[in-house]
Amino acid sequence: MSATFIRILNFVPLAAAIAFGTAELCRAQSTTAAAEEPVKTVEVEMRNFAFSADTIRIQPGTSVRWVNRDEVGHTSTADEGEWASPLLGPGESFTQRFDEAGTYTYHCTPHPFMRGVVIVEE
Ligand SMILES: [Cu+2]
Repeated sequence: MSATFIRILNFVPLAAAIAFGTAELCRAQSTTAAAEEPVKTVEVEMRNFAFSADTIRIQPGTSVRWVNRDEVGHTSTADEGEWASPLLGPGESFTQRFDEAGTYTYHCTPHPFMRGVVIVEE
C-alpha cells in the first residue's frame, strides 16, 4: 500500500463526516425556519384622541403595536384587563401579541372616550 493511498483512506472518513455534519446543520436550520413563523405586526395609531383604525381584525399569533402620534399621553388598556400599556408619550409605542381568538375591547385610561376593538379571528 502506498503512502498516498493511505492518506486518501484517512481523508475519506473526515470528508464524509464534514459533509454529513453540514447536511445535518442545514436540515436543522430549515426545520427551525419552518417551525417559527414570522410574527406579523399590525400598527394602530393614537391620533387626534382616537385609535386609528379603531377596529382591527387579525389572525391568532399577530402582534398589535399602538403608536402615539398625538402631543399628549395615551394608553392602550384592555377593558377586561388582558393587557395594559404604560402611559405612552408622543412617539412612544406599545406592542401586545394576540394568540387567543376573541373580541377584545380597550380604551385609553386618561381619555375613556377613546375606544377600540381587536378582533382575533378563529
Ligand atoms: Cu388618550
